[in-house]
Amino acid sequence: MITRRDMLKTVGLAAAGVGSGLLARPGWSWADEVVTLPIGNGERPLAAYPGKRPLIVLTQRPPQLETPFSVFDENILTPNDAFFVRYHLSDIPLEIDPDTYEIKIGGAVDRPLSISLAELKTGFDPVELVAAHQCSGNSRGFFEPRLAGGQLANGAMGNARWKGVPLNALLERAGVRDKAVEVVFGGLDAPPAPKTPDFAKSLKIDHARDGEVMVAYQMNGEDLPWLNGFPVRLVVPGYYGTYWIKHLNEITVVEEPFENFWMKTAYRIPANACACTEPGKSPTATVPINRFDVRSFITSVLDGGTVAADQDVELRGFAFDGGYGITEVDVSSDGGMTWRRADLGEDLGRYSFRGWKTSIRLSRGQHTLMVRAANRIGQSQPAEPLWNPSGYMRNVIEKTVVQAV
Ligand SMILES: Nc1nc2c(c(=O)[nH]1)N[C@H]1C(S)=C(S)[C@@H](COP(=O)(O)O)O[C@H]1N2
Ligand SMILES: [Mo]
Repeated sequence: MITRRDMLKTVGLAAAGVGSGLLARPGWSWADEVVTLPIGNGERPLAAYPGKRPLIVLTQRPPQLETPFSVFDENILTPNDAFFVRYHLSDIPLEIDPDTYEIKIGGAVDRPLSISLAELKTGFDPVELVAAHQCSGNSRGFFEPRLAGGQLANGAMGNARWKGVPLNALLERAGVRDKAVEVVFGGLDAPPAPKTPDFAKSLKIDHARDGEVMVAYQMNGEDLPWLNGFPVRLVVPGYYGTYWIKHLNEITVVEEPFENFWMKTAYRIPANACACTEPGKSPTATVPINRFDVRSFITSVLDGGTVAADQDVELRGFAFDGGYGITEVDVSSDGGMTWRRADLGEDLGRYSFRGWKTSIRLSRGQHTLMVRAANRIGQSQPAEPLWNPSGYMRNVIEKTVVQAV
């Protein structure tokens, strides 16, 4: 018997009113409000998609939504309804039946198999991990000189508690052959035109089997939001979001390096220690983007904001890195001349955002606040922004100009 609840789950996003309608409405008349991001041409509509509170719309088709920065001051875990959304291909899945959903595991394995969603949830030991997620192009809109690509401010990142099954457990069940070099991941979304390359990504075999890469079906204790990959996505702790395949339904073990457009041409960074080039210059050699660099933010006051003068004010924020773990956060209230150590918040694991706080006292007038973090292996943040032609991995020490009044 098909219950009404099943029906709703099956038709998913279409029933929830997104369908092609919301995805293709002209103009901004559908927006709840318009916000201005602190970047050039930063006016953006704010709109609520199914399962989401009003978020900053970068594109409607496919939906690309940025988290308003104020959300990061609410909680060290980013709420599901505020979590950013990024897709490449316009044909995102609008109907998914969780009862018939299957993940196929094939290629260079001894036992090709299909795993249903129910089996994923009950047939394996689940694991949980708090991990930051971030798009490679987060903060691209701040790059100077400007460059092509989604003009994002700092809202294409988030932190969540993921629950699922280690990818390695699925690979073991299928039996990886000795000659395997990589594992390729595909999702339900398909290219709108045959010449658009389908979105798929690969990981090196040892990485895929490290026991941490996860096939996740829950985020912060709930089903994944539709737009964040319902019902299953890959979680690649410490790695940029491009590898975190949503609506994951194909896992293929391969014996040759996988070289589609998304691995060989897109999502590559200069092959040098800073992952940077002289502004305007192309790199001579590139490698696939991989681990997050170190970032830190002030969340309790925004650039251009005000704080009370001549009294102790709590300054808060968070930091994260590619998985070594944040060990130090320093704050400056004089534009970087002097620094002092902030107190770190609860340790939710080395892949998580790490909260920090400190108390400052400012005299009446304008002040430049700065925050910088370092991780366990001594990686920190540059004082001047690094540049690369794709606008990836921005991690300059952030400056927050405030008025003490
Ligand atoms: N199926 C699918 N998975 C995908 C993508 C996509 O276009 N399709 N984009 C990737 C990129 S580049 C990012 S940054 C993250 C965004 O995840 P989110 O939308 O849950 O925030 O999903 C990744 N996984
Ligand atoms: Mo991304």
